[in-house]
Amino acid sequence: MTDNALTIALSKGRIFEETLPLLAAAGIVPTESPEESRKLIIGTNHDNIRLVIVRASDVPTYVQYGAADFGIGGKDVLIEHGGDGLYQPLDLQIAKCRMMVAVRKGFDYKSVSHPGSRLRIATKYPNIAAEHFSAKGVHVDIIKLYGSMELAPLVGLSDAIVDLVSTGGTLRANNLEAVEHIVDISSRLVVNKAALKTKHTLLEPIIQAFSGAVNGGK
Ligand code: PRT
Ligand code: MG
Repeated sequence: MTDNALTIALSKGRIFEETLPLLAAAGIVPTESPEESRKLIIGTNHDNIRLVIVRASDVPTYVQYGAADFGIGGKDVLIEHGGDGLYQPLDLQIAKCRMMVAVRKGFDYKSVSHPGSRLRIATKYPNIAAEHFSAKGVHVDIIKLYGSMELAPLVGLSDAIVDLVSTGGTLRANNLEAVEHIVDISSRLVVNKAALKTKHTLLEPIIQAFSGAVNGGK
């Protein structure tokens, strides 16, 4: 799109829901809901602003390459991606959760997670997991999964998982317990570095409006 237009990358589900009020604060209203429509490109009340609906873990990639000018991504996804080509000017305080280590209830995690020991970890977040255990001096074999991490310790695929926990309901339902906190997670505004310069006049008021909405909501 031209320098007069903006493309925003968002994922469906919790991030989209919690982003709607922020967009509204910037005067941006989508013309339809991605939950109801199967469209991947959604218009807004502004002719020059559109949304692209992507997988949560793909948001940084679309923004990094300039296919979207900005987007909203979980800190989990952003740490894992590495952040190349991205400005992350604002913590939006939405989609909050915690990155945790979890094991089967009753599993003696303490006695197998000391420096020098070796653990098998299943996770969607291999970089975050590797860094966490490396800092503790624990050796890990990381098994990359794409979802349903909670199953892995139950069927002997791994000793532990590294995953996001919000209410704790999923862990409880699967007889797992959190044993270590890695990092608090929320979603951030991510802006393409080149777009921040070339589309500054379009982006600035939106960033200001988001910032006002976040601080006003406190
Ligand atoms: O679902 P899909 O595979 O399409 O992609 P996704 O899981 O990457 O996207 P989505 O929309 O589920 O999550 C988008 C972002 O929301 C994540 O990148 C996080 O930053 C944030 N977020 C906040 C969460 C959660 N809370 C959360 N609870 N993402 C996932 N979960 C999952 C968690 O992985 C676990 O399976 O919910 C389950 C635990 O929830 P509780 O409430 O039972 O503890
Ligand atoms: Mg999900």
